[in-house]
This record gives sequence, C-alpha cells and structure tokens, in this order.
Amino acid sequence: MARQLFPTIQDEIAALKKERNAVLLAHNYQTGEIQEIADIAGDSLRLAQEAAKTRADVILFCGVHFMAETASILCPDKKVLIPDPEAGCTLADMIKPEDVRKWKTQNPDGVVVCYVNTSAAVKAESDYCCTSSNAEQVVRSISQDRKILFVPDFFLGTYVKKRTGRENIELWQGYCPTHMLIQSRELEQLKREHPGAELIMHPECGCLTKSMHLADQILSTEGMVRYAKDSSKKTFIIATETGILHRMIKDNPGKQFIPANVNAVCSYMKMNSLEKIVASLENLQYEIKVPKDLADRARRPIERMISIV
Ligand code: CIZ
Repeated sequence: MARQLFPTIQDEIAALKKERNAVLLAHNYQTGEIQEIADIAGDSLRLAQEAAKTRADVILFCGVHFMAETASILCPDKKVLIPDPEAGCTLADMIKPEDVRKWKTQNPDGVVVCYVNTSAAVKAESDYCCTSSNAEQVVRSISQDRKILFVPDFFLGTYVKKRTGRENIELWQGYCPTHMLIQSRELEQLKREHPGAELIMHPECGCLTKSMHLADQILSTEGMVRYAKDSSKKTFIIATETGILHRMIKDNPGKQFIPANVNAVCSYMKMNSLEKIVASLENLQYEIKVPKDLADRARRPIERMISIV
C-alpha cells in the first residue's frame, strides 16, 4: 500500500502517535524540535512518573538509554521505545554492577546511593536512588553511622557531602563529559559581562566546587525551569547542557538566558531526531525492556527515594 503523504514530518509523527496510541516524552536536553512535538518535556524522573500514569500503550522516550530503562522499570506493562539504541550516557557507563557488589562485600553495613544516571543493573544493586534535585534529602534520611557509597557522579556527590557535612561518604570518580566543559573562568567572565544576571548551575558541573561562590542557585533541570519562571530577575546564565534553554526561552518571553558554554552539548542526547522518531513509531523500534527480576530489584531504590521526597 502506498505510504500516506503528510504536509510536515510533525504531522506524520502526530498521525503515527495516534495510530500506535503512543505518548512521546522528551528530556530537557533534547533538541527544541523534539521538545516541541513531545506530550511532556521534563527530567528523567518526572518523565518516568508521568509514563507510569499514562493510558498509552507505547511510551516513546526521547532521551538516553538509562532514562528509557527507568520508564520500563516503573511501567513494566508498557512498550517503551527509544529512537536510537546507541543513545547512551558516558556517566552511567562509569559504574558497573560488579563495582557496587565489590564495595558491598567490603562494607557489609554500608549503604549505596545511586544517581538516576545509572543502568538498571546498578540500580538493582543499590539501596537508594536519587536525582540531582533530591540527592541531599535522600542522604540526610540515612542514619549518620552508616557509611555511604555515592555513585557515579563525583561532583554531585561532593556537593551533597558539603551540604550535609557528612564525612562518611565515599565518592565514585564518575563525571559527565558535557558538564566538564563548563569552566569557572568562563563563568567569572560571564558574570562580569552581565552584572545583573543570576548564575544557575547544575550540580554535575565539574567546576562546581571552584565556582560555588559565583552561583546564585544550584539546581536540577526541572528546578532550573521552575526557578527561571518564578524569579523576578531578567537575565540568567545557565550552566548545564544547552537543550534546557529551549523551554526556558519559550516559557519566559522578555527574559534572557545565556548558556555558560555553547559547546556544552551532549552528543548522545542529540542522536535522536524527528526522522528516527518516525521510524521508531512505524516499526516499534527500539524496545527497551528491563527483565522482570532485574526490574523488581531496580524498582526498590527508586521507590525508597520517592517515599522520602
Ligand atoms: O534527572 C535528570 O533528568 C538529569 C540527568 C538531570 C536533571 O537535573 O534533571
């Protein structure tokens, strides 16, 4: 049968979504054109929680692999798709389940807190999950006398250690290469050039400790979007992946958003495209399915986190 022609690729995606009864979720770091066609844009946890509420049969997750896994863990009965199976996360790949198992053998009374940027296999070995918006709260909920291993982000872990004043936290040495591109010297320069601007930093930034005195706010992506909307300030320097700027600019006419580094672009996040979304909905590819046994174990630290925050 001849393929139907659509005026635009966006129309084609809308028709395919309807045909498949699919919901399209886009992470805050996706391209603007993907965020524009998404049913919901947000951070990974919010998207996975929204996915859990949906009546759709198919969840098309425009983000990276661990995010689609989280959706599969929280929505075991749905078909979860990702447009490009190669869209991974360098930070998540820096910790393996066997690393966590080894630490637990050496520290039988220890507690493992994993950042959401981890594989399902690492979550399954962890006691608590956290996001950048609730890491401090999660750590504060753990008894002071228990040693903690925080994986995999060294900079978020350092920030939490500082905020809680807790010494018995071991930090994994993982990092996000995109957030490493944001440098303290450039932040200083931008603050000089825009004296009235507020600097909003993501805790994954490699220069966080060095730049803490410059930051007006240290927030997760959802926290940044909320803050920019509520603030009476007019100019903001945004220190995170540049995809976030799309929503901020759209939601806040009259406010100015300056990227801390225009090159802070995650190449994995940008692997998804409108063409790949069409192929994904047409062929129901590429399915991310966390096996039941693993999903049941990986869900526990996520549910513990949700019960705390
Ligand atoms: O949880 C997320 O989506 C990530 C990776 C960052 C954030 O701050 O939202």
